[in-house]
Amino acid sequence: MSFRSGFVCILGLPNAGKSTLLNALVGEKLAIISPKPQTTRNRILGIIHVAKRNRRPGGQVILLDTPGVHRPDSSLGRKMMGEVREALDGCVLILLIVDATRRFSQRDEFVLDMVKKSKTPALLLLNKIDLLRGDKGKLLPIIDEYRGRYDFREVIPLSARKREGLDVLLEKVIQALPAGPRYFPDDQLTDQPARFMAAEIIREQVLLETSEEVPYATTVMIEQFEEGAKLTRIAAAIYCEREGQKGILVGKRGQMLKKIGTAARLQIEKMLGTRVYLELFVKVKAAWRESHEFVEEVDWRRQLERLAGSRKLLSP
Ligand SMILES: Nc1nc2c(ncn2[C@@H]2O[C@H](COP(=O)(O)OP(=O)(O)OP(=O)(O)O)[C@@H](O)[C@H]2O)c(=O)[nH]1
Ligand SMILES: [Mg+2]
Repeated sequence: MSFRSGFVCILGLPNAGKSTLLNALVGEKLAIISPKPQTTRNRILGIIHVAKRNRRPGGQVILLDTPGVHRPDSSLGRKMMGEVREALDGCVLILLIVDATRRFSQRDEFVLDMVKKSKTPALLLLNKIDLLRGDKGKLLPIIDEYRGRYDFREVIPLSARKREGLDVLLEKVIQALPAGPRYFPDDQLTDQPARFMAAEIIREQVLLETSEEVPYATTVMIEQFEEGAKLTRIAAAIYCEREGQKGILVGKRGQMLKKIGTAARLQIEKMLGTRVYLELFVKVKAAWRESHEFVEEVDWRRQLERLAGSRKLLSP
């Protein structure tokens, strides 16, 4: 009975509950969540360390949460879909997650086509069953729609938010994984540095506090991140596209920015285990979502490369 491991891609429409599922399975808040579609913009990696038990082998499930599948109409959208494709290309199993309270639509057909083309085994997850109030019969038409179109290895009803059905899911995922190496050390849960999780936590507050175009036109970049034993100093820029959006983000007498800052700071303190001094600025960068260069600049992996580069310049 050998160790099992592999990359597993969580795929689905915006708002299906992909990030909620990632967090629930890993047991840690790695991805931000909001009721607004297109919350996630990067692939987010989360590691489940599975202990050996009775007849079950030990293993490592490397989950990839992805942005919701949509038709992109900007550089940002194309980048998001690029992240989805990259995650799909490198995985050994797909978890196709759908909102079980919604009817099958053309958009679902589009996602299903991606699964078919990838030629990768897939499990179908029917999420949000807590909203069906015990009426599981409502799942049958959806199961029929999908079963008629694709041969899923398993169909699993669950509630990511209420953590129902997750044990069954995990068993099925492990069963589907091949024998493989331990890709990550036993105590690692993600590859994302705290610096960028902090940026996401700030963006989550923007998503929760603002509406219409503002959350979509917003991105966050950390400009200073100095971790001390007791206090971490963080300065972050919130970028938006227009002066009017900046006005909303700052709010009357700075009230909105203060609200966003306080809520984000509390969460970052929890994550880091230190006190946090958080400074926020709002900057306008017209049509940044259309700029391929800027969209790349925001990507934390590019930022990490730049930081490593500037450190090299500084050291003798
Ligand atoms: N009732 C209920 N709500 C859920 C469940 N799972 C997720 N949600 C809610 O659905 C909304 C979207 O959840 P996310 O996890 O952000 O969805 P996502 O698929 O990652 O969305 P994008 O990142 O935008 O593609 C949030 O309001 C969640 O609280 C569930 O099992 N039951
Ligand atoms: Mg998400």
